[in-house]
Amino acid sequence: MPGTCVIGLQWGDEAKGKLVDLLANEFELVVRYQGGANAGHTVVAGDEVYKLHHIPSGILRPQVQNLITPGVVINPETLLVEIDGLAKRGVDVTKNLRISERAHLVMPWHIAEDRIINQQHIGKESIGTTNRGIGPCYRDKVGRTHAIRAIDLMDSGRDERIAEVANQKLKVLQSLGGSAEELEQISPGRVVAAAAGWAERLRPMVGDTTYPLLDAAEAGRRILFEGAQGALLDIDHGTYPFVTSSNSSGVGICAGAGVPPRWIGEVIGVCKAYSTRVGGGPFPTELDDAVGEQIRKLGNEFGTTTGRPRRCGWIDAVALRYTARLSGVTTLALMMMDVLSHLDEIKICVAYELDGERIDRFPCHADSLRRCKPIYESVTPWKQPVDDAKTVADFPAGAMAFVRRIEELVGVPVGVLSVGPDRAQTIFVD
Ligand code: 2SA
Ligand code: MG
Repeated sequence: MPGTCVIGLQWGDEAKGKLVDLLANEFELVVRYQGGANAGHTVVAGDEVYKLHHIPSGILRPQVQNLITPGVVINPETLLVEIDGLAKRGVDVTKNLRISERAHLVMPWHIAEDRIINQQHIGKESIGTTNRGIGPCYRDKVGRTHAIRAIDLMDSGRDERIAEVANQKLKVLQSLGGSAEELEQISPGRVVAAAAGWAERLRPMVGDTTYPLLDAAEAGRRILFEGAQGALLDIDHGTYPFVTSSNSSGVGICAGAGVPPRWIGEVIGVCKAYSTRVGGGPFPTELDDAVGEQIRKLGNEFGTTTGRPRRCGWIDAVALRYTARLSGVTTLALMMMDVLSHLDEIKICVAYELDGERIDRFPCHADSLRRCKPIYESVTPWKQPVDDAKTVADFPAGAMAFVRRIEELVGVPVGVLSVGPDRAQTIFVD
């Protein structure tokens, strides 16, 4: 089967980038298929650390073809900064990066709308978006009338089209109370000029990705699909409305990439040995105490994209079983195991209590999830470092007991254990 996927099973930041980077050598194509600059994937090569937002993690390997497919929303400005950053360090992306002409563009008005919407609350809580214009861009994509796609940049009617949309968006933003600076940034003249610059620079990379991807799959070439965010942020299946605006669980691969299910074989579900979440929304196992603080420090749980401190809590097997099944996970990658080595107590959430009843299903309504009280099982803390472990034989018995219990609860074998940020700190379990 040509296709392997890496999917986050929690609320993002599961260290998918590390895994994709480790695996990229074995693949001929690496595909980003949803999300946009709300992703921040960290790739380490030698002493160099690269932060990628749109560009697939295979970009550092010249033999790998990297595709940004129709389901991604692209901020051209940010993408060009990313491309220039790589070029400065000797990575020329023009040869092995291809951007779908079908992909939608995050325009300056989307960023302004996102900022304004982000200040609004759903009940007591705001979504706490990354302010990258993701929601407004996907909304315009689905709405159809105000969308701009990569192909529109290359079209002879570009300037007219952009000026028309900009004029309408000006009115919208005025009525929403956009700042003078925001209104200036979306003035038609300014955006039309910027778009001409984007078009010129991106033209060599923009084209069809669907036929090349189908050709590759049908020829049995090895393809890695790189998910962004996590399955609990999936627009249809996550903790709605506290989610992102794309299908970030495994079910989003086919639509976003343009590939039928028959070409997808292995699905690697990535999760941390605990849970984190940034932004608003229910989080049953959240630890609002010293242990949560300890996990945040030990795991350096601050956002790559926005630098926000992440909310931390115990691992949630109810949520993981749901997202692993939904995403068709065949192997689990359990990350940040080293963090648990330092803790005096370790818990796994095995079920919830909702209104006096024990449930083992993930509820649909955010308010129900908010009322869920986690039912925990305690694991004996092992209090021994695992950072230098090379095989499972080097793992303390307590740590292995934790791993086996997670496998049992989630219903998927653990194939990868990560014990630190370095590539070498990864154990492949047979
Ligand atoms: P948005 O900006 O509309 O997508 O925000 C909606 C909610 O989704 C959350 N969100 C994220 N949470 C964690 N990590 C994110 N990105 C990772 C990063 C990358 C990854 O490291 O930055 O894991 O692929 C991410 N993106 C969106 C956000 O906090 C809101 O709750
Ligand atoms: Mg991240």
